[in-house]
Amino acid sequence: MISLQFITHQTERYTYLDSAMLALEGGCKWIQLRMKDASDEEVEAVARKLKTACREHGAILILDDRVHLAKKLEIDGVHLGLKDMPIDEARRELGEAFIIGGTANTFEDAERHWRMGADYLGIGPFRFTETKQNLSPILGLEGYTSIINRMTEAGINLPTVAIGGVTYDDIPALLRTGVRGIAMSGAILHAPDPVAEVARILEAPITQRDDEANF
Ligand code: TZP
Ligand code: MG
Repeated sequence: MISLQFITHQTERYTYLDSAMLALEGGCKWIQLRMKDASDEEVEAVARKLKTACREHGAILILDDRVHLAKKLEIDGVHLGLKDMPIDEARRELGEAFIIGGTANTFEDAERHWRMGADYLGIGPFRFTETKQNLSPILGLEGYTSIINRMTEAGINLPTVAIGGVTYDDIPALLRTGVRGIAMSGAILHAPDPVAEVARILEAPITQRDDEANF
């Protein structure tokens, strides 16, 4: 099964919580609660409900940024962007039991996060996306190949997910670069049937690179 992190988003049809519930219904086992412009109070209200739902579905819940809220609510982990708290500081705050992921746009980002003790990396953006403002430079397939190869050369063994404008059809080529999984939002929420789309993605053929890029 494909390793899929669903990133919550709000659309004309769905609230943040709805979006996560659709992903869970489709079988996704890894949700990132991302409510970029919301207040901590708004995030907390959604996070409390989603924590229960994730437990019921056997899914992991991580929070975008907001380390202190993740700690207070005893959520499984956090995802830290390039402008968020450094990974080592979050680790001191949260301890070893929390999952800490970091965003990487370059090999240098990946190396820094690894050195600071990240548990996984979200590498992107793959292509332009309207889901996130202030995007870093687009990586394309070449960008992934280059970052993953340099990670392998440097002995950096961390799970990676590709993020940013990823669609179902991109999955085989992305996995062939050596990236281990994918993070998606818009392509799922804009599908006619998001629950079915999640199920389809999870069952997509695994075309993982079969060499030293996969430790
Ligand atoms: N970080 C980089 S791209 C992105 C985030 C949170 C948005 C991913 O959503 P989509 O809709 O799959 O492009
Ligand atoms: Mg962030």
